[in-house]
Amino acid sequence: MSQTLIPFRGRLHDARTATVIGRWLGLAVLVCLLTGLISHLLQTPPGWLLPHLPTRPVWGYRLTQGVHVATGIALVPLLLAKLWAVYPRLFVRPPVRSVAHALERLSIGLLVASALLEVVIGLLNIVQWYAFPFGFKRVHWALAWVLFGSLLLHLAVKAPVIAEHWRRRRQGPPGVSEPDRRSLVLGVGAAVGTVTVVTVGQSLTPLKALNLLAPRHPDHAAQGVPINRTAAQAGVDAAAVADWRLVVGGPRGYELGLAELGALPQHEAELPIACVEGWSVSARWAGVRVRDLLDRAGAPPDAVVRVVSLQRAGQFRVMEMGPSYARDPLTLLALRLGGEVLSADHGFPARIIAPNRPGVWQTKWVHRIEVV
Ligand code: HEM
Ligand SMILES: Nc1nc2c(c(=O)[nH]1)N[C@H]1C(S)=C(S)[C@@H](COP(=O)(O)O)O[C@H]1N2
Ligand SMILES: [Mo]
Repeated sequence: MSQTLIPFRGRLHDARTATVIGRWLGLAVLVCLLTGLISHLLQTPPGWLLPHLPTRPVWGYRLTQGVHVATGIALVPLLLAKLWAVYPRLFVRPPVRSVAHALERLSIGLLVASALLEVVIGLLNIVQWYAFPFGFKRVHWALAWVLFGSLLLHLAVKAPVIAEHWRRRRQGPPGVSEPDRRSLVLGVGAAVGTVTVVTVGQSLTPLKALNLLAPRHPDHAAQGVPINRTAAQAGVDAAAVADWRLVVGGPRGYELGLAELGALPQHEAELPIACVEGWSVSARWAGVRVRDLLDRAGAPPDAVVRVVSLQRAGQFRVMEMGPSYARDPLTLLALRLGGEVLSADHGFPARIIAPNRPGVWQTKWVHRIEVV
């Protein structure tokens, strides 16, 4: 085989190790990209998709975003191991052999930079440390495509090395002793397993007892559900809550006080809050079906609905939902959680709970429901 395929000196800094770790890394990036895409579409769908967003399975977003963040966390040891395996290549001499070689190095620079940035800002975001001076979502979204593009380029450039890996695997003796590589791979696997087990309980609730490192814990909760932002943090004032009346817009718009709302037919739903930041829990909600409120106002069945919170400012003050959610029998204007009246921090007097929706759109302290 040609010398250029194993240009490193030193144990395990070889192409074969890089390939073995690389395929796990590639798989993790792909899973992150696909689940991230789902998150993007459920949260900010293009207009044509809005009416068709699926409301089943009710735990769909809980699963995909839980997997996104768990896989994102697993990327940390995988990325470190990959960088460790290939770092001697940073120092190859001469640094640039040809235009093609320069371009290859440039594409790897882009790949490494976008992967590191994507993972670092993702981790900062889930611990709610918004330390970066830009909007997380837009940058995370753009970097995802830079990362994907440079990964495809990298795989194309490395196709001969990857093919060589599989050829050698079938025949010739390995370049380093296999037990060495097996130890490394086992070590990386153990690291991935460990970071996963100590964080995944934030969404996989049967493992919540092992959740030592994730920022949210299903048991650190009021009424069985963690609180994303308290009423005080959201600037919901007590006077507005005391004077509260629900305003429903539409051809036959109306207003209702809390007692009148409580006298309408009540329904129950077992639905999760699945925060975009990765934690989730399921809970039992009760309240009035949004579709009943809309029918009473004479809203057309295909109406897009806007929900406005008592909260005076902030990203989540206003939410829109298409007819697939608004008409779903499980979509409630919830008044109760786990058999009790909603606590102030969970959105008293009333909040939205809908199936298969990112937590950010489960609007709390609902004040108005309008037809767009
Ligand atoms: C290969 C790495 C990754 C890719 C390709 C990726 C991709 C994406 C994409 C496309 C979105 C949707 C963004 C949007 O709605 O516009 C997203 C959302 C998100 N990702 Fe990642 N991601 C990666 C790694 C991570 C990591 C390591 C974490 C944290 C551990 C993370 C946390 C998040 C969070 C919290 C959101 C939701 C953001 C929001 O809606 O506010 N991601 N990701
Ligand atoms: N009005 C309003 N509703 C809101 C929010 C908010 O900041 N303001 N946060 C959202 C987010 S990000 C999540 S994850 C859920 C969490 O609901 P909980 O705090 O009752 O668990 O509420 C959502 N509803
Ligand atoms: Mo959230």
